[in-house]
Amino acid sequence: MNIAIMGAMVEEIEPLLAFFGKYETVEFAKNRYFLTSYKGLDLIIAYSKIGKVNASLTASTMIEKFGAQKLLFSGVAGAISSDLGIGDLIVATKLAQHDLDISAFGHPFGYVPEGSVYVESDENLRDIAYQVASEKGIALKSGIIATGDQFVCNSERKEWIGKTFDADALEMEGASVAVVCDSLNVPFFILRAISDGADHDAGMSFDEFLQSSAKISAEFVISMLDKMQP
Ligand code: OS5
Repeated sequence: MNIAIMGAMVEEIEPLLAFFGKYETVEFAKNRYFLTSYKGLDLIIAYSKIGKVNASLTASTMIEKFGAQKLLFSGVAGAISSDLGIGDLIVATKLAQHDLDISAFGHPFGYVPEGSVYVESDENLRDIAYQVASEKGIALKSGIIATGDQFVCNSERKEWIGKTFDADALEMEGASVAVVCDSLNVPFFILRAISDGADHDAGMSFDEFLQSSAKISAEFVISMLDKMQP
């Protein structure tokens, strides 16, 4: 089985490349794809670069060029819910684009005709995550993740996103990956470890916790692979 694992920033996939050790590198469309295998699974690993457009291109490439049959996203996020602290893991049940706005035509935020505000992630992959969490005694949270092309470092904007989308965490790639995978019928899973609180300290907190939180998320995804044997 071909499984894609993607992050947005190199820091989000570095722990994966370090763990797998040996891989082949293929360049395509101004990006690099790292191919390896693990316990009978063929893995395609990449970081997309930041934002929805880059993430859409990478997810599409992993599926259409490299034949990914499932896609797992690993990375960091800003917390909205006060239940989430630095390093906590959240799995997205569904995702929405918080910066998609044609409300001038009477549509809800995050909606465009022939689309939907939310895209739901794959239930089987979420079940695997809950099994891993229970076996390892990890408090895995789940909730709605909101995505937009903004690093949110403003409490007002964060509260608005939380209220408008009932979102627990926010980031800059997940919902675009969700739209691509849903459209191409590829089961997907989005996992994020909290790096900051999306408020006025977010930049400093992000710099301090990017690496440690990215590692927490990547290690969890590696444990999921053990339960996805062919
Ligand atoms: O991928 C972006 C989204 N990620 C999740 C996230 C987030 N998203 C929105 N708001 C928040 N509060 C969030 N917290 C976590 C993380 C990432 C955020 S954008 C970070 C940009 C950091 C940076 N910019 N330049 N460099 C680092 C240095 C650099 C220079 C050249 C090449 C590579 C890096």
